[in-house]
Amino acid sequence: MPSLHGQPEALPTDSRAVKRCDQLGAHPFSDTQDGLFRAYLSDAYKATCTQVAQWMHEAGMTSRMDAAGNLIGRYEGQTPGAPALLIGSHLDSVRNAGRYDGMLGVMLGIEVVAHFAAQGLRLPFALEVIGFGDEEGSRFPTSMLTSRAVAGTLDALPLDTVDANGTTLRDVLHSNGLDPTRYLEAAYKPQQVLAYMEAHIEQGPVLEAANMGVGVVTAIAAQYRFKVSMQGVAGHAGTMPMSLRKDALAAAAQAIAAIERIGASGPEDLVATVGQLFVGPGASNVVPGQATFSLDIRAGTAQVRDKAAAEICAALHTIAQQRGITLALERQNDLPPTPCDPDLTERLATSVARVTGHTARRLVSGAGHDAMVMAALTPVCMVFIRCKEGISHNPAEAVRHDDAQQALLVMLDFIRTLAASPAQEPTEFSA
Ligand code: HGY
Ligand code: MN
Ligand code: MN
Repeated sequence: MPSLHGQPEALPTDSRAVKRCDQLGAHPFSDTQDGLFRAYLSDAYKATCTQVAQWMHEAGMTSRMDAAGNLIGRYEGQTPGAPALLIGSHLDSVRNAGRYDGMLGVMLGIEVVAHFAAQGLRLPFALEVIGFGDEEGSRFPTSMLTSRAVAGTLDALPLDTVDANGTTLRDVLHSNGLDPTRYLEAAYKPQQVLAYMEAHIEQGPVLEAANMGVGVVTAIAAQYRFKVSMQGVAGHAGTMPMSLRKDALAAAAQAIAAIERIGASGPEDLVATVGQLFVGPGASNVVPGQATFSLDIRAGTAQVRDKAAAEICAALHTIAQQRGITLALERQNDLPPTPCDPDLTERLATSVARVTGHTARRLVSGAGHDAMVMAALTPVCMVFIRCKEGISHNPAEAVRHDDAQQALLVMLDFIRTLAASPAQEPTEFSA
């Protein structure tokens, strides 16, 4: 049997993980005929799970769909039922997405298992590859629903929340054969898991600027997501004098400019974004009576994020008051900043240095990841993969095959090292 201490053999130049992401980037793995949109529990999501489960089996894993609709593959360790190192990321996508955000991490997890299985190597722990169903929040307005279910941090399910077609989460679960009353059973017990590792494209320009194919994440930025509703009075565009209008869209425009100004006035890690805007009634000859928009605020620390959020809320209230508009702010998401586990991060950095021959570039992730939710369950670490020009959430997202192969080597090296010198007491490895 090959030794845990041996170096993994050289990998092919082409990355099967990247090729598989490309294959999954179009219909029937996309809900749209053009480009990629894969929504939680949609037809495309189901087709994707069927295909990915097949690849999991071919790699030597068993697979199951958990109570929350996540796809989970398992490769047993030396002792059946041993705690698992979880390797995960998400299967869902934003609208008009790139092909690698989320999916590449899942595909690389499968490659890791395929590699060990091909060597006939069983580790002192199990490996589980998790494809999370809802990370983006692109079907329902709550993101990271399914990793929260696995981490055991979801107290209640927003079953009445609706998607763009007005279908409730309850109905979507039922039509997928998932029982809403059992959803929280997706939770793992801490003793079932050893750690969580996620590989993900950087979605930013830092690694490219540093001329590094891979890097190590030290922490993930804090996030808020709000739904902002501004209610004015709809009226006739020809007869309503400007001075008497309560134009909800004009108020929203002023609010969006204030959000941009406040976002730009803080430290560099502070960002504030309005990515969605709905206007009602939405006719060229009607003064808009309703404007609803999303608000996403992030920063490296909760302090910076919260200060900006308070300033933005105050500005929105002032604008609404001055214009006689009714304002409603609903906080839909509150993700605290998440440090990655220092010991695992150090190990990952050592693996990066061993594989690349260079000191690992460490960076904070401005993008959210399932890892930030999984940190409530188990120690987490993340490896980042360079992406072209830092472009993501965009069909132009691109990743190099050799970078993905380098990430795979890093993951293999990290796991071999972990197996040879566990992060926790060796007794933790027994079932
Ligand atoms: O929004 C995010 O940061 C992530 O891509 N879900
Ligand atoms: Mn994303
Ligand atoms: Mn992602």
